[in-house]
Order: sequence, then structure tokens, then C-alpha cells
Amino acid sequence: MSYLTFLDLKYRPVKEAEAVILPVPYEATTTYGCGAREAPDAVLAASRQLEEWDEELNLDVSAKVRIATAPPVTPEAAGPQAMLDKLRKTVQPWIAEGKLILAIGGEHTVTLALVQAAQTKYPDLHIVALDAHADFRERYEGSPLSHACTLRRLYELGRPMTLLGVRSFSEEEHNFLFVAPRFTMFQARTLNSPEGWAAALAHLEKISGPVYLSIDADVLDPGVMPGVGTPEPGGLSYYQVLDIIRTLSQRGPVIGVDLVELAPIPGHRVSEFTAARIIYKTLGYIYRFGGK
Ligand SMILES: [Mn+2]
Repeated sequence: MSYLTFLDLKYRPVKEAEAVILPVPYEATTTYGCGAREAPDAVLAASRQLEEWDEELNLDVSAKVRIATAPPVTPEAAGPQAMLDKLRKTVQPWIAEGKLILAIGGEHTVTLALVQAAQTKYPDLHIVALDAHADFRERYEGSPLSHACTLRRLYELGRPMTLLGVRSFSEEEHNFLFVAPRFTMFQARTLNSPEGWAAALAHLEKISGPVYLSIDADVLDPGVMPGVGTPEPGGLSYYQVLDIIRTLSQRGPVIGVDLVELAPIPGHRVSEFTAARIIYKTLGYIYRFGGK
């Protein structure tokens, strides 16, 4: 095959896989720094440099889990809704078969289709989002499907939601977030106090049932993850993000994952390498603790 595979693994058709790495190079509504469309290829290229051995779990995850890298879901000229429909139809049969999808965006909008597809098999799912921004606007620049509205659209799917690492939102978002039912938020500043961090992990441990995990790369501190469209200071550390994912995996099934909004900086490899590492660590945690 002519496209890149995760970890440079030998090509495996999706139908033979338990876990599917899905590149979604979609970028239409980015408002500041752009480059999210370059992210999937950059992450796949960086993943070739990863050790297959997980130094924390003491196992070669790639030898235990049948991983396939799917062909990229390419953007639809007809607009965001057409793109989301195409993405949803692509992953629907894989989810029905119980495969774990790990999607690499692309802008945050893609999460909507992935969660809608996951919801057909896991109607009782809980959405956990890691994001510097609330993404809770009703509309942004005229569009309800802007990346700045993603978590609002997800929330409207009617499931409980937990948002961690947020440190920037508008007055409109503030007024909504602090009264919204079935919604829990741990701001980045809270997570940086020992009590706040312990409370967040205790909350995650208590989530029952399937979890869909959406990681906006900008949840990480820009010192760790500079390659994002809107780098907000005061973000989470690499180990904080890993501890959140490990905690979620230990408590129950994590049934879908995406990492979005990465915007690689040409010649500066740290962001895509860190993203590749987080995706592989996530797969390791889910395999080791979640039975997938
Ligand atoms: Mn976001």
C-alpha cells in the first residue's frame, strides 16, 4: 500500500484488525494557526520512530493487538456535514464489529461523527474531552459545525460529559457551562493543585460504562505540544494526560479515541512525536487494563 502505517507495521486490512488507526485530515473552519490537515501523515511518520516496547506496561502492544492503519478519510468538497456523514458511514461497520477506532484529526469537528457512530453501539457512553478550550459556542463564524462548537454539539447528543484541562472560554460559554446538567468540568488550574488533581481522578474512577475519549492536542501545555492552532498557556503535562487515560482505562471500557487539532510545525518534530506516543500509550492502556 502506498500510504503510511502506524509504527511502520506491515499492512493489515481493517477487517482483520482489533484496533484501527484512522487518519482524518479534515480542516475547514480553523481560525488561527492552521495545518490540522497535515497532522495524520505527520503523526504516522513520527510513529515509525517509536519503540514498540511499552516501557511502563512491559509489553509490546503491537504484538498483542492486531492494529490496522485505515486509508485516510479525505475531506468532502460539499462541506462539513457531508464530511461528517462520510466519516460516520466509514466507521459505523467497524464499530458494529467491536473494533476500537483511534482517529487522528484533523480539526475537532470530526469527533462529532465518531461519537454519533459509537453511540449506535454504546448508547450509554460517557464523553470525556481533554481540551484547552470549551468549544461550547452555539455557533462560530456562522457555522454550528465549527471546531469552536464541537463540544456543544457533542453535549447535545444527550450523554454525560466530562471536560478536563480547559483554560479559555467566552462569556456565553461560561454562562452555559456552570449551569449545564450532566456536565463536569475540571479546569487546568484546578488540575494543577494536588486537591483538584485528586478530585478529578476520583471523578474519572467513578464513571461507569463505556467512555469515548476525545483529546484535543492543545490540552497539553504548549511547551510540550507547540504544534496546535491556538496554543493556550498553562496546559497539562504529558504525564498528567497519560494518568488521565490510564485511570479511564482501568475503570472500565474506553470504546473510542480521537486525537485532534494537531498542527505540525515544519521542521519541529516534537508535537507529532508526542501525539504518536500518546496514541500508542492509549492503545497500550486499553489493551492492558480494558480488555480490548
Ligand atoms: Mn477543541
